[in-house]
Amino acid sequence: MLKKKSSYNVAVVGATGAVGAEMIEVLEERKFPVDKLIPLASSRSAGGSVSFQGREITVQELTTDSFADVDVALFSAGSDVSREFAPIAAKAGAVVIDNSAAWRMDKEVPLVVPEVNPHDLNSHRGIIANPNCSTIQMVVALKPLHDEARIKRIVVTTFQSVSGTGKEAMDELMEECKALLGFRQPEPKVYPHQIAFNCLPHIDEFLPTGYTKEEMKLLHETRKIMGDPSIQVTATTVRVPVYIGHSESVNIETQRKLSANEARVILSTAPGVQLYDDPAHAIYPMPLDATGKDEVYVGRIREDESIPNGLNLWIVADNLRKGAALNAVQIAELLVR
Ligand code: NAP
Ligand code: 3JN
Repeated sequence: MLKKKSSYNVAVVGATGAVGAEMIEVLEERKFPVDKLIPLASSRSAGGSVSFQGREITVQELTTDSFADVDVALFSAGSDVSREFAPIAAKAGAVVIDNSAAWRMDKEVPLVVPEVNPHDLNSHRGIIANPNCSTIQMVVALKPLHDEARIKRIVVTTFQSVSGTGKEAMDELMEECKALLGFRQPEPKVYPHQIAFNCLPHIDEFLPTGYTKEEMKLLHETRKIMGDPSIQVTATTVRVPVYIGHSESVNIETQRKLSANEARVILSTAPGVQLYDDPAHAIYPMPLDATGKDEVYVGRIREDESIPNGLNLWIVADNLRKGAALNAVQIAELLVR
């Protein structure tokens, strides 16, 4: 449990990565009460520095001794690191907010999106999980519709930006673009195929069923966060050559009929949602609009005319912010409130 204080020692594990850097920025921007910031990474980056509140802070190597005196530990260094070090941090007295998949489906670990299930934080035992970015933006938009009309089934196709894979993938997209514009053949390293001017229907590992792990996260995490194991979800996840911002084409089937207009009214006041739906004026959410923003943008709301109670929506958010860093910092804000 977090003791009430005027300010907190905050460790960021994976501080030099795409998500970690965004966490540090969001902590500063939202004026989270930080006493001491402790940036942690592997030995590769130890000794380098990150900027926080106008100061350069030295990055330290993550070790089992890193968490003495840490109140809040924000983890984004991958599942293996979280599996090993989150229990060590929690045992040392820190509350861990983990961005990896390591603990998300553990029954003892709450999986939290502040706009959807903040009450689940009450049951934490030192580790709290942040959902996958694609799940977060989807449930922020769908929970208010679920409360009103009971969602029975979700069919979702994602269009995920390269920043979801991390810093090296962002560099790879840039290098491939440069190579192709110079009439040279790019050499993919991070992805199995060229990502520039291409789409890869492949995120995370394939399972024997033919689905990827990323696709199954959308099912299992949605059920846990919404607290409704009866919701059916089928997903196709696609990597697209966009730097920041994940987009989703979402079809829902509800128990009670919801018109497109009713859905717009509900979403116009929903927490964390920005309705952006005026196709006559070419207004619909796009990753470039969502980059650097906190809200989940929703547009293209239409009734699905192929079934009695169906809706189509287009949902876009900054995957590094609401999909990762911002959601984690919002959880920390709820803990210290
Ligand atoms: P990234 O840009 O590749 O950064 C990885 C970070 O982890 C770097 O700071 C790296 O430090 C650090 N790291 C790697 N191995 C380490 C080790 N053994 N010990 C200590 N630090 C280590 O990746 P990213 O995009 O920031 O993502 C990082 C993780 O966050 C992902 O693996 C995933 O679990 C999670 N994530 C979650 C979401 C979400 O959907 N909520 C989205 C994206 C990522 P060095 O500089 O020393 O290499
Ligand atoms: O690919 C994306 O757009 C999101 C990536 C998330 C991710 C990347 C590497 C490892 C995860 C995650 O959050 O599920 C993990 C992981 O922790 O398994």
